[in-house]
Amino acid sequence: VDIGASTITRLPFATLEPEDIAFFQQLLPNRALTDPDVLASANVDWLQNVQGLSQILLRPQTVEEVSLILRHCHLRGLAITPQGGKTGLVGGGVPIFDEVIVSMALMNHIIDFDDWQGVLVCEAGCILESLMQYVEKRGRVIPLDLGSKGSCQIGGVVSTNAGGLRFIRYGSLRSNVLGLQAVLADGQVLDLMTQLRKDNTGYDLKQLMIGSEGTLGVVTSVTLLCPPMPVGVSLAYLGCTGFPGVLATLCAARSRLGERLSAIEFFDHQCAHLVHTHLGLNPPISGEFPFYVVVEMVDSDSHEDNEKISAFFEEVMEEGHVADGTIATTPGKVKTLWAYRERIPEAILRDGHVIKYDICVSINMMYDIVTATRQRFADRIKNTLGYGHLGDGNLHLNISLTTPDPTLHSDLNDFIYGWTAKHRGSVSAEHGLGVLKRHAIGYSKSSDAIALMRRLKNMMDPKGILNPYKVLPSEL
Ligand code: 2HG
Ligand code: ZN
Repeated sequence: VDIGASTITRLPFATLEPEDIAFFQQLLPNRALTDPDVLASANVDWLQNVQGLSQILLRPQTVEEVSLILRHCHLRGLAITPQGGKTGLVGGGVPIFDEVIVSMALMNHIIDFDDWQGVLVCEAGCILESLMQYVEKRGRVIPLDLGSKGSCQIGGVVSTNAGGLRFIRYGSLRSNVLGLQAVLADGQVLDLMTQLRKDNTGYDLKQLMIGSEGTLGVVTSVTLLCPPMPVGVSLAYLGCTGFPGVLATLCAARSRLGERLSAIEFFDHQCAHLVHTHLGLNPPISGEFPFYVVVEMVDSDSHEDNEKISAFFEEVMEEGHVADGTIATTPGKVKTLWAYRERIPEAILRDGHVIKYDICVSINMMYDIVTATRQRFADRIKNTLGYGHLGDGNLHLNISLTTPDPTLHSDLNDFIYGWTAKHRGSVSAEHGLGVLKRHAIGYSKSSDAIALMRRLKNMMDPKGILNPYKVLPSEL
């Protein structure tokens, strides 16, 4: 555990009293939990970087209950942490001290689906994968796909503005969330549940909630635009001899596949090696290459699909951008090949103590920092791994160590964040800041911008009870 009560100063919130517990137990019979087992798992994040000390977890079933919880906490000065599927990578969804955990897990109902427009209305606790299955039966897709789809919740995903694998095709959640409902710090319910595609009446308040990681309100329901489901999906798994080949493959995919391009991901040899050794997956192509690219394309006609992907494959091979590869045109094989990319984080987690960076820079330079880090820290690092969302310029630079090393961690931060700031990049492209990266905000945002964020936060949550110690740096 890197972060916890011993590394941060607790802010002067009230502490949970027996009267508070009695209030919650009366409001939420059998759903105000104080069992040590439940709390043990709710207090720690998936990566086990953050350890909280919360003594109570609440499981509201309705927005009215969330509102009453927040009203009580606001009046009492008790801090809260909204919690979704706990799949975040920056510790945004777990408490640091004794914050009251408000779990959204039981608010998991689909409220409405408009077949004609493809608009889904659902509660925040719905699991992403269940929503995918629900809309796919109706000929639509969720405009977002993440490796953690089996446990992440839509409310958490919206609150972090998570990116994922379909970003290149459908854009960010900001453009696909049509409306939402959120409970504000004092318990007021803010209803922004429009289903309209266009609405320029005043400030777009829902955008404030999207990506604010539960620091401005608790998202309770979401209205999501779901595009039509493609008929055919095919995939090319390609090996490249250098990063220039990776970039040329991206250009070829863009021009050759155009709007059919639905995902384009890359990873280096080091990632492929860990997927093979730690997860036992056999490589889909026999040779070993410094880089691999996964290109997915979709179409409304499956026959056409096969021809397009083959033509693309032949072209990149002929041009010498790609040295070898394989194509999948059946759903089963497409899924198998995706696993080599999707399971990289899981493989890295088995390699030791992991430090994660999630950077966005110009695509042509996105691998430079991996090489530079490898050269500079070679003798202090076990493995340096580069992979990510090629089409979006979003690099996941992961570092594995044999044992945690705080000095090295801080040297790495200086080097990698410094490089990113120099190139006007983002130090958190899609994972958010949470508690782990809040002090890095200054590398990507000006002090004026941060000061305005603070004023907004103070205005919307004057007592600072909503997910404290997250997003904004501590005021020293
Ligand atoms: C992915 O793209 C996720 O696989 C996780 O964003 C990245 O663990 C990571 O660094
Ligand atoms: Zn990612």
